[in-house]
Amino acid sequence: MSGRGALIVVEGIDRSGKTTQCAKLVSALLSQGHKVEVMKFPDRTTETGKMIDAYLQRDQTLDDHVVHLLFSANRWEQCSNMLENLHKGVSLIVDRYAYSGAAYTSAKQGFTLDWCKNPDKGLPDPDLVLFLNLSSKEAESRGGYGEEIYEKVEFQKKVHNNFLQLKSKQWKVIDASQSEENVHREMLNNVNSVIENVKGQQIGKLWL
Ligand code: FDM
Repeated sequence: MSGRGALIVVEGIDRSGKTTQCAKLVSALLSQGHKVEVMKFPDRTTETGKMIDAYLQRDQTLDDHVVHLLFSANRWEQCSNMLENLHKGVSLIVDRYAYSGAAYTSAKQGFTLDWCKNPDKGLPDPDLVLFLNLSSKEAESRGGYGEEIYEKVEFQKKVHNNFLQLKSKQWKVIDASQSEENVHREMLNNVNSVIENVKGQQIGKLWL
């Protein structure tokens, strides 16, 4: 049956397994015959993405407000492309989205969750958010964080709490400490039912 694609977002702190699970999800959906594409934010290939990349790698200092707005702009750049794909019946698996935007910036001093959500209001609203739930301690034990600016256990702990405050009815919290295969199966079951259910539904606007 034809119909629009589903917008599926995968969120979680660093090292919760998002990127691995997105790849497994896409290949499972393709083999079931679905039209599907994977996307990742930040998209480091665009002009805003290059500025974000330089900031994350500590090559460039930027005001925290500016960084936040760059991350948001980096999503708005893809908005029309996302809507076009969804209307063509392509489902999108998105590795990080506006929830990361709000959860990471509001872990910084002087930022409220409310302020952080504002620039992303009106983006396509996900049909499903799969939150890979892992404590910052467990995440760190998976081989330690890398060199990027946010990869510190204390910061990740705040980010984790902020994510949980953003939970809404489209969220499914997945225990990411399970085996890779169990996490995958749980994600795939949720995605399969959402792809079927959204076909006749309009695409909503995030946080509006
Ligand atoms: N990040 C990611 C943000 O701070 N705001 C955002 O809007 C997004 C999408 O950037 F630490 C942070 C999360 C992470 C870093 O993400 C880069 P990846 O997934 O490691 O590339």
